[in-house]
Amino acid sequence: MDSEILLDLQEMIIEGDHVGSRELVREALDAGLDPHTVLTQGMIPAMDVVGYRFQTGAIFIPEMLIAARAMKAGIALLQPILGASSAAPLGTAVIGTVQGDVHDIGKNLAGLMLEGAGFKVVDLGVDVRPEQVVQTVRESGACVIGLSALLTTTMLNMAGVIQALNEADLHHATKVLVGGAPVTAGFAKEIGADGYAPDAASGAEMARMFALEIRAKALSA
Ligand code: B1M
Repeated sequence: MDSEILLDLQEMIIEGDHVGSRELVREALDAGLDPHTVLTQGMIPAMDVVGYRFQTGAIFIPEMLIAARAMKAGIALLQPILGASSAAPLGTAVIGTVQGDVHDIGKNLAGLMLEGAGFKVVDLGVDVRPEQVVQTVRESGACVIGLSALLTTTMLNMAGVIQALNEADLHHATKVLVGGAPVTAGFAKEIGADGYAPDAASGAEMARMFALEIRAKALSA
């Protein structure tokens, strides 16, 4: 029964039915399914199918956009649950999808999980330039930056953000986490990021550790 709902939900997202997607997320939650299970087993795999169909020429950009809308409609229902935080504020996290890239579903999920972990999140949106990150970190005193990239071309722009933070002498006070489908731990190391998150939940956990580390250092200084 549970797996049937999750399979139906995948189908709704693949077909781009945003009304059906919302209804099935509601049904899954009413049936007592764990919101993380709904997300990771019912929704994210649907986007992999959509990506595969696009890659093989079975669908085109409009269908990808419609599927993304159905995904977002479902996530909107999960938002109050995933983003709910019982923890004391840990600090500020700045997030954004790097320059040249408009994919925002993974970045939005990362933001939700960071909120759930107790961060105040400043979301710079998509197509974010390095200077925007630098300015926001300066203004907000953020202790964590979460960067997202979905294209093999734009992931290279993550290095530009780190370079800009180094030049502004801000990297010592803030940790940079990178994520997104083409990003790897090796790539993160290569560009001087402080961490790589394969998914939004582990990103939030890593960010929490970083924030506590920074707080402990400040207390002992
Ligand atoms: Co695009 N697209 N797309 N697309 N798109 C991909 C990424 C692609 C793999 C599809 C494919 O060919 N199989 C391919 C990239 C190929 C490559 O570079 N190797 C691709 C392409 C080619 C393109 C265009 C170039 C197509 C064109 O115009 N010819 C174009 C580029 C536009 C641009 O950005 N300049 C384009 C456009 C689009 C749409 C606008 C139509 C739409 C995006 C809508 C939106 O986001 N609002 C779209 C979509 C929907 C996809 C796919 C199908 C789905 C992406 C997604 O949302 N995945 C995608 C195929 C795929 O990924 N399987 C594809 C679900 C999401 C939850 O996963 O973002 O990886 P993800 O996030 C994960 C983790 O990576 C991690 O957490 C999440 C899970 O918990 N994570 C973080 C991500 N960011 C993090 C940050 C953190 C922590 C964790 O910080 C702390």
